[in-house]
Amino acid sequence: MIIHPMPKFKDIQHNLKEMKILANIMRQDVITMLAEAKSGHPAGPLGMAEIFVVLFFREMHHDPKYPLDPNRDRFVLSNGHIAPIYYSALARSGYFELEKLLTLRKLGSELQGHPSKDWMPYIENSSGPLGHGLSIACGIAYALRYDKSLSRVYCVTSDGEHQEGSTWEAAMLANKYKLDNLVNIIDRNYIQIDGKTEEVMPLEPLVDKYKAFGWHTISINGHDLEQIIDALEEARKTKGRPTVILANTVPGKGVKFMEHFYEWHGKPPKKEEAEKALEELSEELKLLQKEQDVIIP
Ligand SMILES: Cc1ncc(C[n+]2csc(CCOP(=O)(O)OP(=O)(O)O)c2C)c(N)n1
Repeated sequence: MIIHPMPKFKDIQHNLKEMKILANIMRQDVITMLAEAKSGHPAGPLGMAEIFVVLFFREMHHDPKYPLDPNRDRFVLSNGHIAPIYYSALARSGYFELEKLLTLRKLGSELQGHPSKDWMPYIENSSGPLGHGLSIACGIAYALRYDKSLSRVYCVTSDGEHQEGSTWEAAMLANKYKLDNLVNIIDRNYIQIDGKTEEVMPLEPLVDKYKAFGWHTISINGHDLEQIIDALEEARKTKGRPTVILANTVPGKGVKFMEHFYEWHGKPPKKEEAEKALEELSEELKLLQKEQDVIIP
């Protein structure tokens, strides 16, 4: 299987059509990586493509040539099993060569099944055990503020992690210290490993819970690039409290036979399934390439 070369984008930071094209290509990366690895999680990564595009190609200040720049924004992935979309965003931003994506989950590969700082010293945290990321992000945000840094902290969490008390302890602390340099983006896809969240352990009303914890709350369609961009801007302008962006996403987005099925939480596509998924995404890519450019400020 092959990885798409990186298209020569004119100005991806401001061009919605280019962002959509990249989200599609990153979805194709996810399928290809999992099919090669014969293991891994498709649903979460496919659902988060647009959010990773906006974070890594528009919102966050980061430089793969100087990954530990003290002035960088910090990205904390809490739900480490969505690593494939993270690795795709890192590779396509220039942190490592695209070919390396094909080594996901292979013995000795930097691209472990879940992100590991031992293998990738330039990422902020290791993850895999769920429910830790928001606490780590709070600690980083607190320290940055102590240092009078202007850097911001972007934490991605899953809805399943909100069934863990540790996530709520962090939410409480972020409010106490008024961590307005912190934004928590929740992948609200309503599924987890063995069922629908509302059947396994109901989370609703999730937004009201965050409101009660003192956070500024924003709900969006997590596939609408303009809504993602606007929400992140609103978070930047919010002072005196942390912001949570509840991103409603479709698990498995872009591959019809995976969409909304929790069974695709952690099951890789077989060869024929991967071919079918890539065919569907390639068709979408052709249509996207015909779309007009939409330039935003
Ligand atoms: C502390 C901990 N408990 C259990 C697991 C096993 N596990 C891995 S993913 C997962 C489901 C979590 O739900 P969510 O993150 O919402 O899944 P997704 O939306 O990506 O399908 C579980 C229970 C884990 N990684 N860490």
